[in-house]
Amino acid sequence: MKNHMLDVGNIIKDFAILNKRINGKRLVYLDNAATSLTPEPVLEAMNEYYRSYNANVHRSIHTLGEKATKEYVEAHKKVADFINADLEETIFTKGATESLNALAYCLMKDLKEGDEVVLSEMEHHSNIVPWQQLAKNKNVKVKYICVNDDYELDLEHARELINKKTKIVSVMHVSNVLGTINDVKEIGGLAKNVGAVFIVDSAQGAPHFSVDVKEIDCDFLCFSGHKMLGPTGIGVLYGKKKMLEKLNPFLFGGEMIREVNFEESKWNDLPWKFEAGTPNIAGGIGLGAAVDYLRKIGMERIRNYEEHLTAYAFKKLKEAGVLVYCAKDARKRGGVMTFKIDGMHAHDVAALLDKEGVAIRAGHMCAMPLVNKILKENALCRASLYFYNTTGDIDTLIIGIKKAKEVFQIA
Ligand code: C6P
Repeated sequence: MKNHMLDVGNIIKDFAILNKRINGKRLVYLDNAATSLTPEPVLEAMNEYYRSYNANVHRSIHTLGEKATKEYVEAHKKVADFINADLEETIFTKGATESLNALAYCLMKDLKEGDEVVLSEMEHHSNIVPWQQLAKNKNVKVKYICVNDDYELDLEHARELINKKTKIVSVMHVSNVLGTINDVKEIGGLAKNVGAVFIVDSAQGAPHFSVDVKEIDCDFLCFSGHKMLGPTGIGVLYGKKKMLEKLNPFLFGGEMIREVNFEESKWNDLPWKFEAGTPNIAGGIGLGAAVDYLRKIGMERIRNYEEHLTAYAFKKLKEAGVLVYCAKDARKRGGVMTFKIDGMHAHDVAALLDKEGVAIRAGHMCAMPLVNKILKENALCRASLYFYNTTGDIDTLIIGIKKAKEVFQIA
């Protein structure tokens, strides 16, 4: 029997925002795939930086500068450890979007006409648009692994698509629409067989379960701090050391250099070679504190609890007659429930739920090709969970859905 018990009653006390009343109702925050809430220890770590040791990093030879540098480097170590990487392999960026753009930009020079990049039909715009730009620049083809009828990636199709022409394979770990947890190891194996670079967008994975880059054996992995209790404007680009050593930086300026003269420059050691300019110091320290918070609870316990909560949510949504787009196999599902209510626009559902204090997302979820072309919908509703949600939150969601249906006189 899995231990899915978390002391959520106590955890909730760390999230002051959950005491807020929205339209006179208790806030039920079910928009965690968009961004997670931020607990007090993370806020405190960032405040502490500004209050007690506000200084630039890697340059100032004074007490505050040394303390700031120590904490900023320590944050990198915590994040590296969190994904079983080394410090040298862990670059801080603005977020998953910047990490993926940086990769498309840096890898572009190695591609030539006729090469192929393989993505999947369920990708977020952040893992489509940068590759489309690269394709235009280099006359390269972008191909997409199909989503099958079970809302999973069609691995047979992946086997057909990934061939000697494939130079890059970039897929999401967990779908932000379908909640499907993809078999990235399997897809990575296909990429490796043909010598292609393998990239994982773990924006919806790393916050929710233990991610081990060595186990996945990916070349690069990207995620955002703000979806895992950290602040906005900070994220991660992991790269295997041997890959990062080969790559040219994507930003040039202070801190990423070892030596500059009027003719040319030499790059700094990893990971600083990829962190030009004054970084988001407070954000990095906040992300380190977020990792501490998650590890204190334990990623396995978080996953077990979310699995239990997701199963409860699916049962309740089904009982309420709500159509959910999700992987058929419950073990392959993260805590993302994208649904539609026939006869109601998704924006109306979200607005009526907001009146009940329930925050969900409605629209195309930044995955227009999937939502419009594959699911053939203009807009959908999405409730997404994190470990501070409860079965009570799901019950409130269901009551809200029933009330919304009454407003629109839907049986
Ligand atoms: N998805 C959602 O509501 P940024 O914006 O850089 O932090 O993350 C981009 C991103 C990349 N990949 C996946 C799988 C994502 O889900 C996201 C962000 C949010 O679904 C905001 S659009």
